[in-house]
Amino acid sequence: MLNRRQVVATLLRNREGLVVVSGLGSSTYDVAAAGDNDKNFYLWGAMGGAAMLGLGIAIAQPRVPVLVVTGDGEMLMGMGSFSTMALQNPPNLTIAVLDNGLFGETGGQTTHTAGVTDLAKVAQGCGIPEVHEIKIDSDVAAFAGKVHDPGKGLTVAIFKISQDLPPRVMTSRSGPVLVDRTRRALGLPMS
Ligand SMILES: Cc1ncc(C[n+]2csc(CCOP(=O)(O)OP(=O)(O)O)c2C)c(N)n1
Ligand SMILES: [Mg+2]
Repeated sequence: MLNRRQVVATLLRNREGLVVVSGLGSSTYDVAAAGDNDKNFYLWGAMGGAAMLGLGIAIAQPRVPVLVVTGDGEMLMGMGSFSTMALQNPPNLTIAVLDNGLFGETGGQTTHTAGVTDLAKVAQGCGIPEVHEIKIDSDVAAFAGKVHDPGKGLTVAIFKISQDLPPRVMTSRSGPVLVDRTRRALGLPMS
């Protein structure tokens, strides 16, 4: 089983242009723990919306690589997103799902990925052109280089992580602050 903090730190290593959208709760702490950045857009709510937010940014900014880092529970709530992303097929978008089989943030209730649902197969069935299920560190490192290339093609990666929940790392929780700093970092006018 992979360590969630190591997975995210590896994905974000040597980042330059990468915009990162993080799902509510634990994946936001993981992205913050790898280092705060004006191009981090943390979602503190809107459960199920992370992939769609990433899709919108990827379509609006086609030369910018966009990475969504989210949890299995969050992704299950927005499962129809796979179909919409496949239809739009932006080459600069990567979805990384940290799959611990739990709603970790809310006390560790079991999710459907622990029992019956295979998110990699769901993504494939929805038409996502490139889908990976990643279970070992060397595959994380091999995958990490791809997320920075905006021409590499729409990709979904399901990372099988341990059920450990590391200490929370807090960031700004102000929507306007987070939106404005990301827009500024992309050279866009303030909202
Ligand atoms: C619509 C909605 N339902 C429920 C919640 C409560 N909630 C917040 S985080 C979370 C669990 C997230 O689980 P997962 O995405 O798997 O992340 P993990 O903590 O396991 O990494 C839940 C149920 C919410 N914020 N919004
Ligand atoms: Mg989870």
